[in-house]
Amino acid sequence: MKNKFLKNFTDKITDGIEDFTNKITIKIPSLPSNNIKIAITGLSRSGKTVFITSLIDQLLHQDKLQRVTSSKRPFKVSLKAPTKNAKRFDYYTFIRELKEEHRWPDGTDEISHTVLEFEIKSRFSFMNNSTFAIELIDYPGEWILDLTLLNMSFEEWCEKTIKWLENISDPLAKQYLQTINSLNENVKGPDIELKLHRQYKELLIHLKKNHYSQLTPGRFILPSDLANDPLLTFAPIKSSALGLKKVFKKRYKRYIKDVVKEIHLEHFKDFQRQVILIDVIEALQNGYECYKDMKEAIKSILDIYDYKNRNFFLKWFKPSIQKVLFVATKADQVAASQHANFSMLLDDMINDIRREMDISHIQTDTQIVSSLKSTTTIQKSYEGMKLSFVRGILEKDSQMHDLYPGEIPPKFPTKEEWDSENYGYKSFLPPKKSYRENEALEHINMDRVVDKLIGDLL
Ligand SMILES: Nc1nc2c(ncn2[C@@H]2O[C@H](COP(=O)(O)OP(=O)(O)OP(=O)(O)O)[C@@H](O)[C@H]2O)c(=O)[nH]1
Ligand SMILES: [Mg+2]
Repeated sequence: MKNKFLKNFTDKITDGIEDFTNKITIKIPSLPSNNIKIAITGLSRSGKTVFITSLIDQLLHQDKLQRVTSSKRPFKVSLKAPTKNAKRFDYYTFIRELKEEHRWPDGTDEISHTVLEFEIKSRFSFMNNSTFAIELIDYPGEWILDLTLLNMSFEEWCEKTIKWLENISDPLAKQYLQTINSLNENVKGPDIELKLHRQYKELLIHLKKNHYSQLTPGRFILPSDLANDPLLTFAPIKSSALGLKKVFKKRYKRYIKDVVKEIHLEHFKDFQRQVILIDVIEALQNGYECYKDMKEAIKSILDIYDYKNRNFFLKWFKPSIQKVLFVATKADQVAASQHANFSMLLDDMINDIRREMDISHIQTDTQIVSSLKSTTTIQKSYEGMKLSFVRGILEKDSQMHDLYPGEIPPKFPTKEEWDSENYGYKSFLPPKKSYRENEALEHINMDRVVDKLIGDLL
């Protein structure tokens, strides 16, 4: 009797769940099954724009994609306009800058999309060729962390930011903390609002120059069309500054609604795959604090997607990602003999993040790359030893140099080791190579990226 009652009860619940999910399935507009949206994410200057440009170039020309082309059916790729009213990713300008002007593209200050249409040769001539499209998005790195503010109230953001500043050993951070500690409930008015906003904004810009990563809101550093907009006049304060709290909170909430939700989030909907570009060398050469800060920022990028709570119901409402590829860029800054260690260093940085995602059934992978190989590795004798040098044009003086970049450690140093070691790597310019028609950019491992990212579709 009891069992029968229980069975009826569970049957009803199961029916209810099925009804509910059927309703949801009908309501959610699904993408055509042969379209894949890929978010190319990463912090500022991690190499997103050059990576997308190289990816497009490799797929269009295919002369340096042997790893893919030798194992897959022949395919053709064409560049299409983006689906929405989104700005088109300016591949033609970027590729001209890299191949003909031998310079890197400027930092990105707008969101842009691009669509690549694939046609794959059918197995038999009587069958139609199959087609699918991938959509890629390029995004100013400064804005990426704004998406994490979606989960934070003004009070939570203030608390998190102040805690973060307290752990930064920088005099300007200390100065800002002193300023906000001195505010009491009676302090208010447009002058102090603007003064605080400017002080915090300048602090963010200063910390960016000093290689810190957890900088929010992104529009304070890169306002784009919001420069001088009073909407941005807020800053993190202590809860005791009651006179300022009401007005700052109101602007923060509007920023979240009008900028983060309306503009930023709009572009991150419906992505099925994600690439996270990481400048591992930047993390290594700027010391323990910057490394920890970058790692926290990368973790936050992943919090945009609700991996942890990703369950049966939630996945319908939150952006859901099936595959994440962690990519360490600029591998050409170190000698080829160091690539195995470089790869281990990437693993060391993201292993715990990966583990968490694996548990949530998200497929993850890693890869080291150079989107545009700007150096060559050469062997030189030094005091009787054969050493691997990199040869390339230094950004600093635009001259060709042979440099010994040293050994890359397979693991990030401890805080103490970091204090005693000096890791210094140089920035190079694109090589002064003249390209044949239909010749793709020189790269390291972009073929592996194609295979890992979309190999299952080819
Ligand atoms: N040596 C080397 N440097 C690279 C490579 N890719 C990017 N860089 C360097 O990294 C810088 C930033 O690259 P971008 O692609 O503009 O970076 P981004 O992530 O788009 O930057 P934002 O748009 O500012 O967020 C370039 O100006 C180059 O100095 C590469 O493959 N090799
Ligand atoms: Mg860019």
